[in-house]
Amino acid sequence: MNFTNTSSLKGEITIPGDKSISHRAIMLGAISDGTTEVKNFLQGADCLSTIDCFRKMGVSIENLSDTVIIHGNGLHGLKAPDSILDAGNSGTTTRLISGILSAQNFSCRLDGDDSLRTRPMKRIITPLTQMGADIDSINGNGCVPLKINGSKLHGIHYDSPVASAQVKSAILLAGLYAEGETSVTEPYLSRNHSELMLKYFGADVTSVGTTATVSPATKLTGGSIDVPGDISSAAYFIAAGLIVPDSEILIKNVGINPTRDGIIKAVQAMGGNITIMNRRNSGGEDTADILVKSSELNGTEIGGSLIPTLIDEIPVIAVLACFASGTTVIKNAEELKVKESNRIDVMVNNLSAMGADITATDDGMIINGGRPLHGITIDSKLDHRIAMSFTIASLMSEGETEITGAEVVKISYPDFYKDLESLKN
Ligand code: SPQ
Repeated sequence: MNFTNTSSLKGEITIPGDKSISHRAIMLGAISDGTTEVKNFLQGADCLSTIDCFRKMGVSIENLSDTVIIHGNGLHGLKAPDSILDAGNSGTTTRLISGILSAQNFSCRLDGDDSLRTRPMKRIITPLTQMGADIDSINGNGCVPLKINGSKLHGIHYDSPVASAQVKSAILLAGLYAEGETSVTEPYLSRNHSELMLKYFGADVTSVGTTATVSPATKLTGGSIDVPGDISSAAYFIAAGLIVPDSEILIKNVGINPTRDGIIKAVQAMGGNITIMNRRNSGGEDTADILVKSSELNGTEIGGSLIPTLIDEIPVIAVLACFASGTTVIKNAEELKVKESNRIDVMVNNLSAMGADITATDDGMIINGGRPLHGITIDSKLDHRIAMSFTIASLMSEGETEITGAEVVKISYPDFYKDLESLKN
């Protein structure tokens, strides 16, 4: 797809449902008693992979587009699938479902696309094995395909070397089935949607500092979930509204859970004109509307505990930093190397080819803003966040930007291009 620059963005958009919360609603609904109704479910390819996996295990799920209704099988009611569970491109599906599959009374195989086949799974295999799980990486490389033989599990305390909600959630989900208490401590707090939703479904979960603890459950009870809009999707419009001159965008219904709101803190530190309005709470998740206006930005430093709260937004923050005066330093973000692509390399290589002054470091990047960008051909590497980030860069680049594999936005934001178009005057 080809993109050109624009002189102004104005109007209102409503952000589609949060990907992380949509996945968790399907998973917890599937292993609960009763019916779970999920409103504003994200119809992204990743969340559809999660639905597909649970349907293969005998769960009846009605996808009525905006609303999804899950007829739960209860904690011990999943059935052995008669084919491979296909997680597609989704790291979240793979890692979280592995926690559940480890404790079932059947064996199954879990696989995904070429990108997923390169993503590290030892980070969940190690703690789940300590709990008694039997998981084999079939090609011996610590990645999918995995063979998981359901086993009897026991609780552990796990000191996670990475701040990862997927690792934490895999362990907590396994902990529902384990004998004794299970807890995870992470170096910094990662997104806590699993803890909040587990509590909402009746599990005994506590969180103290960066430690989450779950007790074995006898049952979970389904309920109604209204999924807030995904702040990771809103991030592209926050960035666009700030860098494109003469812009004012009202972004409606955005989840601002404090474990996800790092983008707001980062753009405030950069001097961005951003207003949080109409704060409310829905099913334990903080939600608001966000107003952004064109701004003069300055560089900032992003690292430490802020990183897990904006990890998926760093590619578009790198774009923002190109249009800020001064230097932006992003550090402690080595996790970017093991996402759908190596997001440090892909951002640094392409932004420098567009004219930016940007250097990769071992754990992030350094950007000296203020140099004009020009359009080039960008290989999205079939990474949705890369495709969307360079679409935003194209809005302020001289000439034409071509993005190959642009349709990959279907993973997390199928209507992304349509929504962006609606803001052009
Ligand atoms: O699901 P997947 O492919 O891992 O998706 C990504 C994304 O950019 O959408 C990461 F590539 O988001 C992760 C996020 O980076 C979703 C997630 C979650 O829902 O628990 C947590 C983060 O990953 P991690 O490894 O830090 O736990």
